[in-house]
Amino acid sequence: KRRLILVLGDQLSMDMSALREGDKETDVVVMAEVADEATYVKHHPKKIAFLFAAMRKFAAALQAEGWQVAYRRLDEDGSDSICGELMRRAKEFDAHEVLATEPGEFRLIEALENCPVSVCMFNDDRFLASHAAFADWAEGRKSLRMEYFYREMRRKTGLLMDGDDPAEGKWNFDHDNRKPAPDEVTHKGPLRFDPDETVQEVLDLVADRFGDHFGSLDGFFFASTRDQALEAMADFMINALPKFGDYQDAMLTGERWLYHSILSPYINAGLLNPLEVCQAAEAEYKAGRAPINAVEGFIRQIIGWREYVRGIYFLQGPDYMSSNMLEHGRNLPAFYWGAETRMNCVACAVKSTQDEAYAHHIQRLMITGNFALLAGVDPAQVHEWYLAVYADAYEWVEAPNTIGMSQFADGGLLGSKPYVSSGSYINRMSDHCKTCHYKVSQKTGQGACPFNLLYWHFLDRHRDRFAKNPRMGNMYHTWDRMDEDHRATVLQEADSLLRRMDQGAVI
Ligand code: FAD
Ligand code: DLZ
Ligand code: SF4
Repeated sequence: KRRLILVLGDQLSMDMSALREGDKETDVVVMAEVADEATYVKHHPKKIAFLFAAMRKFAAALQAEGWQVAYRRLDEDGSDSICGELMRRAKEFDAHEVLATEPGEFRLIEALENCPVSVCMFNDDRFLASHAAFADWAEGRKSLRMEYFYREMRRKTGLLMDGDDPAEGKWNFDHDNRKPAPDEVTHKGPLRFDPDETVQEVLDLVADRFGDHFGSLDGFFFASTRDQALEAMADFMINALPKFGDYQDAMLTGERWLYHSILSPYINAGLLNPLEVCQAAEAEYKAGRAPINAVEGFIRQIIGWREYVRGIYFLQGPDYMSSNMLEHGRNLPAFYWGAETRMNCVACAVKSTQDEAYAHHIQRLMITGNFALLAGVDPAQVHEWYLAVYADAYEWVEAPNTIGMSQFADGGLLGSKPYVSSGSYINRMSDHCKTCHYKVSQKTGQGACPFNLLYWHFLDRHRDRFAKNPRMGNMYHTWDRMDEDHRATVLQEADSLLRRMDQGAVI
């Protein structure tokens, strides 16, 4: 009996569980470019173009492997939704069952469960930890510290292990990392791929259909096949990995990539397998070409953070996305969507986002995330922004990073204290303040850095929640020791800044 096999845009791996369950002789693979997936948030045009191009080429690769593929291009007749496409194809091929690998988002899981054709879902075993394994690990723990989960993943994979012990005697080499921005960046950024005919066709289609979405299509360079993604990975391993650890948290005006890998779009879409990426990094360490602090830090992001946030997403369930523990309700300022701001650090992070559908982790966490948290922006709006604007964004990974790690809206499931900072942290880790309209050293008055004002405003308005936090006591101590008039001025100026921002003034 003929069945359909669903392959979604972020399931572009030959060994997806649903494909393994299928039969090349009788079953039909269904892939579809659909308006609903491209617009449930207004995704960055580069993200849509990347996925459509990679989907088209993956469909061809499946055919070359002997699969029958029913592919729907957006400009062909068809349905707007994945379920609609499945129903259409079920009728066309007289199929009564769909095999699917579980999607990475509750919205789509629910849509498949409610679809009139019967859908049989299999685990997505591209991940190291199944939902059940993560739930087992979390069971009965007072706090879900990533570090302990990560150690289990090291043991499980054998990555950087020396028998039962971690390589070089330590699990975590972060104290060697986090150096401020270097004077010169020797890496020229990720490997770029000129658009071929397929990519150009997709770029034209996306420009035509989604030209109103935030973000530019200019200079599109993403890999769109597994072979290209492997080339990009190899290039990173040689040219950037050795310095990845040192400058992981640095920021430089005009240097968008630093020593980051820009592999997340490829890993998340299925072009690269996370374990193979880690093994490639480990090989660089074993060959003596990359130091332990770089390789351990890199591997931790993937088998640690990446697996851990997915575990949190599925453990918490769909209500997680409406968490708002700090009761923040401000609208997301227009400068997140490219309107003018005089804050150089924010302008740089947003411009990179707009141009490339990319900003590196510390820009996401300590610039745009930090500002939204300090300003008290509604976490649901912050979540929607992060889900829309990055080429690597899918809810399973984006939501715990945004709602949890960045906005503390879940009350601290992922971290024991909120990631907030004044301008001095940004000044230490970047060169942004040197050319900023604001003065980072100035605490109040004309030209005072907004991060300085809002930092104390945040602490002051959340005193009840955070003053007793052992990791934050020092900050309250510093605040309390300040002159009373000064404190009143800070709060008043922060209020005025927020009011002006809400009214649409350029800040
Ligand atoms: P590198 O710095 O080179 O890191 C290597 C790899 O580690 C990445 O490719 C990625 O696969 C993994 N990784 C690193 N940090 C994380 C993390 N915190 N969570 C999960 N994986 C991680 N990452 C996404 O993949 N999709 C998202 O939608 C996403 N949204 C984020 C939202 C916020 C508010 C924050 C603070 C972080 C978010 N991240 C997200 C995590 C991280 O910023 C990106 O994974 C990283 O910037 C991707 O760029 P890269 O490939 O150059 O990473
Ligand atoms: C993100 C995305 C986009 C923009 N378009 C499609 C699409 O047209 N067809 C498709 O199958 N998948 C697409 N995706 C990826 C899905 O949104 C993704 O599978 C879910 O969000 C679950 O992670
Ligand atoms: Fe950002 Fe303040 Fe520095 Fe300007 S002075 S770049 S706003 S931290």
